[in-house]
Amino acid sequence: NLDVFTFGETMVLFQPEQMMPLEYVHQFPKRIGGAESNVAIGLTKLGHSVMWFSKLGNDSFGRYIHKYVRGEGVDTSSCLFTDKAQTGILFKEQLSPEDMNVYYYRKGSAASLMKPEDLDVTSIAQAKILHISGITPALSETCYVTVIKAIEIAKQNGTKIVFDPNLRLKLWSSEKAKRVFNEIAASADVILPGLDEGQLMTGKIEVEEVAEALMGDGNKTIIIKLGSKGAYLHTKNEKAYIDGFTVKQIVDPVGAGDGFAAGIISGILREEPLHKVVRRANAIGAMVIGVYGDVEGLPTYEAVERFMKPAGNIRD
Ligand code: KDG
Repeated sequence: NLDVFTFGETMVLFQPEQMMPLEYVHQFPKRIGGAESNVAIGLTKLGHSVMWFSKLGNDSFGRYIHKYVRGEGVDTSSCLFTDKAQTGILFKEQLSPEDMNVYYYRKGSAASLMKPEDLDVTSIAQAKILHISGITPALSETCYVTVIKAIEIAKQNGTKIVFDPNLRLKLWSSEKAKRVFNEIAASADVILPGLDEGQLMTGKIEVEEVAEALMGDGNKTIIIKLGSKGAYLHTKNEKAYIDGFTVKQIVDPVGAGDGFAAGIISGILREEPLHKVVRRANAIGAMVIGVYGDVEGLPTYEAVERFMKPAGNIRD
């Protein structure tokens, strides 16, 4: 009884809680960072059953990530450890609340060795939803074919595909990303791009034109993320802008999109009306950026419901 299957690279994350260039930082609290495990943890907190697959280095950081993700209640039983490469590392450097740089030490990492034979075919076939992030195909050629294989398995077994492009230009060129994103999008049931990613994929500029182009002649759900402005929802029958939530103080802008994706997938699993689903996803995105780290701000279902009420801070 698996709700969601997702897979990708999670790195050990060193994130100072100070705003200054890394060369002056002396202390680096250790966390984890990885778009797909962020989504997996977000979904688990919202009450769903999730399997996250990755290949981890057989090293301290690999074990730390594995314990952390499993500790949040995610099924990690298909994860593999390898001696052939190390676990990837990520540093975040914050210069102002909204100005965040990321530095990767992940080339040739354990996760980049993922290959199609590593996939847990039965779990993908049984899951209701396969979450695909556009980071994974950027990691290596074998990761790219692994993504394509996972999509094939999902298609053959009626597993819905939710695609979040997650463009990372430090990993590949925009031309290559565009080609691969459109290839994945063609098979996806739900696409969750930021406006910039949608523009790259379609060559259109305006929000509504981008959504229309992503829809093609298919019957998809397109939800374009518009940052603090919220999101634009586009289906065959429904077209609507859905407002975002104001955040009192941005602490760490990274991870909002993953929280948003978790909110969308959760709402789809609950079979709720889409405008309500997008509103909750907006709220989760806002909650995530009020807290340091990628996953620490991800709420439970009750917490996000409380946050969305006008007197959200008062408990009864
Ligand atoms: O969405 C947040 C991710 O960007 C972060 O956790 C690191 O997965 C990561 C990546 O590859 O950038």
